[in-house]
Amino acid sequence: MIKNILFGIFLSVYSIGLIAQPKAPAPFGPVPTENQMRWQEMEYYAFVHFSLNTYTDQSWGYGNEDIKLFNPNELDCRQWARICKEAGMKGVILVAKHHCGFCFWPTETTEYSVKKAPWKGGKGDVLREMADACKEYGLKLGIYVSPWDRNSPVYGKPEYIDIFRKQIKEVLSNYGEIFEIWFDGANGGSGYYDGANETRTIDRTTYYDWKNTYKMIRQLQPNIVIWNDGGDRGDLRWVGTEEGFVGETNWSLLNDKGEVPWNMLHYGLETGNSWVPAEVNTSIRPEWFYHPSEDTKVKTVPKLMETYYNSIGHNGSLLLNFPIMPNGLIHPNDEKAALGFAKALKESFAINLAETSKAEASNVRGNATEFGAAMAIDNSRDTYWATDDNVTKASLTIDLGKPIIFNRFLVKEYIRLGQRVKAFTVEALMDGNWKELAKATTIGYKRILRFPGVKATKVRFNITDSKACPLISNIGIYNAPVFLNAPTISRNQSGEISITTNDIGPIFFYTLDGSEPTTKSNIYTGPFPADGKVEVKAIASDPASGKSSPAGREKFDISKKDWKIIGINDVKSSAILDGNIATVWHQRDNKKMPVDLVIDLGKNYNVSGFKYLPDQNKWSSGIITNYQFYISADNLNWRLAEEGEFSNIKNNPVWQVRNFSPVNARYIKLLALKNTSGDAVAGYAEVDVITN
Ligand code: FUL
Repeated sequence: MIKNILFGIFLSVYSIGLIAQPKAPAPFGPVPTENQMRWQEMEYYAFVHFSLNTYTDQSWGYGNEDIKLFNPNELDCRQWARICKEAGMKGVILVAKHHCGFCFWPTETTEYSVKKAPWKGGKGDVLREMADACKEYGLKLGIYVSPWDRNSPVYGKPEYIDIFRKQIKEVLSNYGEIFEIWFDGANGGSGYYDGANETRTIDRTTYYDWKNTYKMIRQLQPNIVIWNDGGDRGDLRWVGTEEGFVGETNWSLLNDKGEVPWNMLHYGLETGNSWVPAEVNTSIRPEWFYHPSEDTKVKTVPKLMETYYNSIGHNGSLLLNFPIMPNGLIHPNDEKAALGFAKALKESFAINLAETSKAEASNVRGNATEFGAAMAIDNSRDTYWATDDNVTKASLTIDLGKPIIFNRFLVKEYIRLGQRVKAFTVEALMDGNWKELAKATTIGYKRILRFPGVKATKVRFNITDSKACPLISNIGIYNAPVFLNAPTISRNQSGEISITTNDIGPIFFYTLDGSEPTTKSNIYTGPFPADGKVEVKAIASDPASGKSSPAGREKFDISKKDWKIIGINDVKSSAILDGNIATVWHQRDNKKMPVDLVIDLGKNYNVSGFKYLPDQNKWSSGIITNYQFYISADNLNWRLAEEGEFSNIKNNPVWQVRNFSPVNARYIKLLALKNTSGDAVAGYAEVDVITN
């Protein structure tokens, strides 16, 4: 009898145990495909921009560049691959065809390719060499094929779609596995078009018939992800800027149909019905293609670290571009920056303080070990801490065992089952009191928070809002070294130099003679006069650690003291000459283009070029895309010195620099012929000249 009772108790405990066995959480909302997962885990990979316009110092080729220009004497894809590998990247996306239409592989679709170039006697194939180098260095290969083709005679007509598709087919059939294909959004516009020299407009939503192209792509490369800015929804999305950051709130979701305005590109769409994660594309220099004038403008290690936190640290991937020099190599400055960045990353995330600690959670799904707090600090991407289904607010406390200094908090969701967390905070236990260190919104695949270093014994991660029970795959706590940013140097119209930074607390040292600044150089105590041609170099130095930033540098041309804007009565127009890139002035009264801006330089100079900086808010109107630049000795007789387009100025609103043969002149006129918004507004953050 007793035996039977005991057996009965055993049975019921056993079956309760069975019932209580927690079920794994169900997916919530859209989830990534295997291809998107594989891509997301790559995190960091390279872009390579190289084409005929590398030889003409342009951002976009017009389509009429001479094929004979392509004869790089040192082209070495193995150098590119080695640098990418040493930089910690997982793949390379090669621009196989840019907007000029020149193909880097011996395509059957056009004569405008390496087949007709002097390089390797027309037997060369850059894409093949890149594919081989990627294989050798264990990197994945991606391909950029521009939909817009400024060389093709049939661009804009239905026949072009067959050609374009054939090109895609060639590159996806003959070069092994391709992890990503990239279709840029720049579409239609002016071009050579085999001598037509005209503007061709297309409807980007229908012209390319993406549906059928996608079908073909997926048949040819089942493991690929498609990036497409415009047209049908791809697997990945642009983030609305080429400056290297995505929103702090970043949902990996969009709707599968409909327009995607800037805020959706940048922040994703919380209620989106499709998984479309963010790829942050940016160049290691201001521009995508190589320009010798940018050799000193390569992003510094602190700037690249900033980019890392604002891309990968914001639930995005990072696609970092190397422009290739005319000789076919990556410039040593770019290599140095990329490897320095890799080293800084390694140092920053060398020791995960959470891994050796203990974790406890306010709620654990069915109290089961397999969903316990420990799963969030086990460094495995396959396990996660989960709460019960109805719990959307929960905390996880990490006990560091003793007071430890840290300044970074990293957290990852188990996104295979959807992105869930909407808000969270991080607190630290210091001297017996909890103090909030940071407050944030979404997490996604990876989120990294930065805060000033603190010494604490415990860290508490509070999920304060979540769409469904949160699933936290990993947490990391780090003490990253501080990397000071190169200071910003500016000069106002009266010739006063200011040196500034976003970092807190450093002091500045500077030189005016072109030499590299050290902590023994002039100390900066406030704005100082340095008018006329001068090169200012400055470092920021942290007195506590003794560490210094890379040098910031700025070359200033002639004095602007006596410059006058002619024929404009608005005092606010002084923003054009004030040396402050954040202030802008717009001419709005004109009914139609062209719109001119005339400046009196005060006396005669040998003018050999000009510089234009557009409004840094690229969504405002008045960003000039097509221009003529005139010079005059008397403000009556004008001579055209230069004309052309500011290619890609909307996506990448950097200084536009144009050089020409020197002319003696006192007056300059920048004539705006067209802008990005198709109206008659002309906007200027800064205008400057280059003199001999
Ligand atoms: C842009 C293009 O127009 C640029 O030239 C560059 O290729 C960049 C990656 O995408 O929008």
